[in-house]
Amino acid sequence: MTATVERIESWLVDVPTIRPHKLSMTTMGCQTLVIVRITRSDGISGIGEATTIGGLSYGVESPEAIQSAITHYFAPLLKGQSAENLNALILRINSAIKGNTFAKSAIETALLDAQGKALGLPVSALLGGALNTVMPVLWTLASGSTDNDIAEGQRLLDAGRHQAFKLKIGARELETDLRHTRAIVEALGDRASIRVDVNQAWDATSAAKGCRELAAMGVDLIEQPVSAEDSDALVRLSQRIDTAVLADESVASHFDGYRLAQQGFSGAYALKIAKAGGPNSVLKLAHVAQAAGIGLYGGTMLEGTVGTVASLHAWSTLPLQWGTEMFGPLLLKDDIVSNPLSFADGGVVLPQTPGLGVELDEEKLQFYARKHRE
Ligand code: MUC
Ligand code: MG
Repeated sequence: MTATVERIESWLVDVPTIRPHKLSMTTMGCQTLVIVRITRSDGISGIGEATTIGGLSYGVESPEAIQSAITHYFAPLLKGQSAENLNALILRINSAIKGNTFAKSAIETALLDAQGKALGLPVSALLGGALNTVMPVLWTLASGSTDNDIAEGQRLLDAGRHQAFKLKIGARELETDLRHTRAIVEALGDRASIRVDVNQAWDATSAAKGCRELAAMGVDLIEQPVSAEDSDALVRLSQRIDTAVLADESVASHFDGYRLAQQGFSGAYALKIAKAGGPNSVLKLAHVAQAAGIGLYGGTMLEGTVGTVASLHAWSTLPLQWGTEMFGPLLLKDDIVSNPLSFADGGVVLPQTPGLGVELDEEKLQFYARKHRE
């Protein structure tokens, strides 16, 4: 008899960060994970995560809205349906619910986790099979201070934990950001790959100047220098700058990826399960990129371990030219799973056990879960 979806629970889980994390549009001191658990009629359950950055400062779904959408729209649509046919469920969800890709990602992840457990297979196998079981992971230097970033980078290089760093710039004057980046390239650049993420902060003119100088100082990758609305400027930069350009906010789904490729973008796409609607859905974007000769990068919304491992299962099935940034769990002071991921030698290890390969620690979940709702 086919297993059906019986129960869908969700929690808003607030976990402090190890230090303030400064991006061009917000500074994070805490991350809110939306954790979802789907229980099937055969007793098997699966977990998923929907996590965004800084409330509504990064994406159009807030954690509170994600939870509300799951309770009021996704749950009634899924309850009583066969839990075993992911394609049929995704079609059902996408026919009834526009957008809401963060919530979709958590649901898709939980269904995959449960199905993997039911079949005795890791999620990567459900997605076609892993090409890699260890993936490179960079670290983001974003303390807000050049000296502290250099000290942090040196400590992590000495410990062998990372071999690539991404700098968050764009909040300050262009010249200040360029001085900051140059100092870090000079201090760490011969031991590590240095990349920057501008998070849309520059207009087209500043971006042309900024990108030229970043390329000249030896930065390896320039992420989202201009607004997601200005795809013309992004395409021009990708064609004119010697350093590769990474599209992040400009590309969420395979539809965006197709349009940007058609416009002539060359460079790489930051894949994120939350932007695309889940570990299965994000692969459509990856395949469009591959067909267009655009490179692949495993991106994060600074998820905790559940969202991070869900992403890793998807990334493991792809040749990633630019590695990953799946360091989210390391930015948080604590973990809500009982078997955290293993990070070492600049990489992270993909679990091989059925489903996602991680389990919730119920006590930690209850400790960090928000107790009341407005
Ligand atoms: C982003 O825009 O890429 C990823 C790493 C990080 O520090 O911030 C995120 C979001
Ligand atoms: Mg980015």
